[in-house]
Amino acid sequence: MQRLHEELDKLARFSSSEYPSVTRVLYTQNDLEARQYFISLCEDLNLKVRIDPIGNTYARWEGAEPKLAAIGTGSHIDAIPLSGQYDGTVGVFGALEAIRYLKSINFKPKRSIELVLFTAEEPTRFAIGCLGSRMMSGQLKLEQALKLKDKEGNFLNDVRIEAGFKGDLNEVELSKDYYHAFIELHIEQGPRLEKEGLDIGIVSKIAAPSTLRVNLIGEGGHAGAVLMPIRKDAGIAGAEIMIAVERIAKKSNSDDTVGTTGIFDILPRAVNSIPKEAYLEIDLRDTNIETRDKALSDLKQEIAEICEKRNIKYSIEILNCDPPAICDSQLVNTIEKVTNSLGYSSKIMASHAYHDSLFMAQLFPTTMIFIPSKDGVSHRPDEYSSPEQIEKGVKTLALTLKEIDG
Ligand code: HGY
Ligand code: MN
Ligand code: MN
Ligand code: MN
Repeated sequence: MQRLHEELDKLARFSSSEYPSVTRVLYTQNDLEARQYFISLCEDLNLKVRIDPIGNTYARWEGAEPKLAAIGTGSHIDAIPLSGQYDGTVGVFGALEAIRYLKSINFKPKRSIELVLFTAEEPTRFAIGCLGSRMMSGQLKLEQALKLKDKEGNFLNDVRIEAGFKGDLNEVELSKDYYHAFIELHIEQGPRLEKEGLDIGIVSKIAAPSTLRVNLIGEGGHAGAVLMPIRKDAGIAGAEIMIAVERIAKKSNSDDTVGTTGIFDILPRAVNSIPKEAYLEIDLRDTNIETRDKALSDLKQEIAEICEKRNIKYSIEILNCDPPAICDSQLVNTIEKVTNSLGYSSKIMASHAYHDSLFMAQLFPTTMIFIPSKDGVSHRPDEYSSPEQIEKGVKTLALTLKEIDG
């Protein structure tokens, strides 16, 4: 499978940051070039390629009975700033390799096998993750999608058309019988498989993510002349909120509750000017929806109290607040059998990261195959899975696709 590793290394260079970091943001030049590279490899394999109006790209290996619902697999190739080269890409290029492998053992599928490159799994440009799969599952409606703007104020609809993706956005949604099953190969992005010396993770559930946008408005003013007791400092209020996010996540009775303030901007950003405005984007998750929602309501309560105490005006926008996904137990068992037949060690586990499978699971029987992440690292340039680990994931995916082609 040497070819796969060369392709992943070549793909990593379609980036607006220096290798080994990867930055590949939705509809930017390097995203479009990476997509073209992927499509050229699909065409080399005689897969039938179709691109939907938001850029979800489908590459189909026609089965002997094309009228039967296809089996879907795939992931994403967009990458957040200064991240790594394996998040998502292993599930796209690894699935391509799985198809090559099945062709090499002369497997002839009854059901078509369709490889999906999902548009914008990462929230980087339009602040909402899984944009493509949300629309495929009908979770993101047209009127909501048309309101999405990036930080420069460009509307999603304008940007996608400018990037060459035409057509009616209503056509993105898939019917419930479109796929027979969906399986995503992905790096674990955490430490468990490596720590337990296991080859494969089989995903039983996918965490429930939520994202909040908080705008804070204070009074600002001169850093010398405005004395401490009368200040309305939006920056400090933001800092208190950031600490509250950590405290609420830590005090939860579940280890799976995680809270992160990944974006925290203050204005006017002058050393001798009291921050007048602050802007935070907060990510709050748990594998259990009640626990996540409790953390969310605690946080909203604390934001109100902090702003009340500091005389800060505030607004909270919930960008997404999704249920967890429960994966299909039959698929999970099938993958367990496949790993046993291959002599790979495996465990059934929850995914703390979200994935496009979170939305595929709303429509079809779905699960995921994880491979280990070195030191549990992801969303960093030193993100790494070895060629052997990737190959075990590809083999497991290939034989699972073959196994469920019933
Ligand atoms: O944030 C996530 O869980 C995913 O990697 N986008
Ligand atoms: Mn990611
Ligand atoms: Mn990913
Ligand atoms: Mn993901």
